[in-house]
Amino acid sequence: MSKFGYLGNFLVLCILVGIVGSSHGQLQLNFYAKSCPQAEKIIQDYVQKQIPHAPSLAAALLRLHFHDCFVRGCDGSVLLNFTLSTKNQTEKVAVPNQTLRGFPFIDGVKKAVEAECPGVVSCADIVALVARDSVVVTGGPYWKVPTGRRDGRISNASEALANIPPPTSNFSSLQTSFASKGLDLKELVLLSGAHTIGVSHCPSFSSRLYNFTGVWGKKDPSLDSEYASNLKMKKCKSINDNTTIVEMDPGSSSKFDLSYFQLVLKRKGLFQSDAALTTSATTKSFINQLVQGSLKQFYAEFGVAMEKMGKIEVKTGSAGEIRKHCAAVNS
Ligand code: HEM
Ligand SMILES: *[C@@H]1O[C@H](CO)[C@@H](O)[C@H](O)[C@H]1NC(C)=O
Ligand SMILES: *[C@@H]1O[C@H](CO)[C@@H](O)[C@H](O)[C@H]1NC(C)=O
Ligand SMILES: *[C@@H]1O[C@H](CO)[C@@H](O)[C@H](O)[C@H]1NC(C)=O
Ligand SMILES: *[C@@H]1O[C@H](CO)[C@@H](O)[C@H](O)[C@H]1NC(C)=O
Ligand SMILES: *[C@@H]1O[C@H](CO)[C@@H](O)[C@H](O)[C@H]1NC(C)=O
Ligand SMILES: *[C@@H]1O[C@H](CO)[C@@H](O)[C@H](O)[C@H]1NC(C)=O
Ligand SMILES: CC(=O)N[C@H]1CO[C@H](CO)[C@@H](O)[C@@H]1O
Repeated sequence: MSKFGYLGNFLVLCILVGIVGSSHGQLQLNFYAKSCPQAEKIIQDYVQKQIPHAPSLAAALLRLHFHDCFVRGCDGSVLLNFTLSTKNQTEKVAVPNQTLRGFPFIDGVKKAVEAECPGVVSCADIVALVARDSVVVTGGPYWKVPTGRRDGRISNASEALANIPPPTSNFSSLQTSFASKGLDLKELVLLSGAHTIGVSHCPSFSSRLYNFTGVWGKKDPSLDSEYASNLKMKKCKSINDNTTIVEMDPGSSSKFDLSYFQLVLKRKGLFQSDAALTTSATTKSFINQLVQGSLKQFYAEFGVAMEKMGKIEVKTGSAGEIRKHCAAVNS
């Protein structure tokens, strides 16, 4: 080996590490350490103070982060309001977003952060940190949230429709959707595990009870029939019910546990997309492994998958902007 062998290898390694690093847009832990040292603490304090009064918001805030990341990357675009001047239909008004919650909460956090350091902390980072902190406050998993995301200036309803997988998705649509965001099948399963907390509205699954494949009176055969009958009798009493709220993980919808996966294996996943995870041998075996493993193991793996989701197509450096108000682009 030449004299320069080790140095050469070292340089190649540095370059490789550099490339891998930059493909994730150089988010870094505690990005605001110098520019706003109190930022993460202010956000965490806000969450710790407010979420215990409204614990169901934790699920909503976790979902908000998912929807943000799947449309134009984690850039806060999900927060933008419809504006008359642009006449654009923003992501918020798209069908998958009509059930999103937690916008006033994000505005409250932003206000608290702006009071300390105006114009420094992005709404995209606030969404990412709030999702993590809310889940932790309610007893769920912790994950690292590197920061430095910048806010986007575009929010487009038809893009939300195209990028957020509908609850009627089959396995191959889910696989394609997640793969297009750089997420593999293991991550699809782990992240779907978020459905261990939170609620749904009937229209997200009532075709499975009333009108499967467009045939009136037909039930989805992949849904446990007793569970389906119960949902019809006690929850979604008509196919037009668009207000009743249903736990996705009944009886345990505020606990971040493994019971969502246990239900899915018992054909009691609420959405077709949940059931679809058992139609592939690969994802089914991941679910079996999770159910047989420990909660600690699930938390650890979920956390790694969340950290990866939080890096999807992020804008960093001088891209985008730091919004003054999370619901509007800077003028
Ligand atoms: C795999 C594809 C996914 C589909 C098709 C899907 C679909 C849905 C639907 C239809 C709802 C209920 C909306 C309603 O009717 O109110 C929901 C709720 C929820 N989703 Fe997903 N989701 C997926 C993945 C994810 C991921 C990756 C996360 C987070 C990591 C997530 C977190 C949540 C949470 C926490 C709720 C409850 C929200 C609340 O209580 O307000 N979902 N999802
Ligand atoms: C609205 O649409 C225009 C034209 O596509 C785009 O340039 C602009 O950034 C959009 N604004 C928002 C807030 O999405
Ligand atoms: C929104 O996105 C769709 C699909 O990419 C595109 O055709 C449309 O022009 C966009 N609308 C605006 C207002 O930018
Ligand atoms: C899955 O859903 C997509 C989109 O609706 C459809 O095009 C495809 O044929 C379906 N695949 C299977 C195997 O049913
Ligand atoms: C049942 O599904 C079909 C096809 O999607 C739809 O055209 C029809 O309106 C649905 N029926 C009801 C009562 O919602
Ligand atoms: C919900 O249902 C009510 C009554 O059927 C209807 O007036 C309303 O427009 C529906 N809302 C949505 C968002 O579909
Ligand atoms: C965005 O819309 C919400 C609800 O319609 C409203 O309360 C809020 O003031 C709006 N924010 C901005 C910055 O326009
Ligand atoms: C949170 C949010 O913006 N929800 C909107 C979803 O879309 C409906 C219908 O377009 C709006 O009325 C909601 O305000």
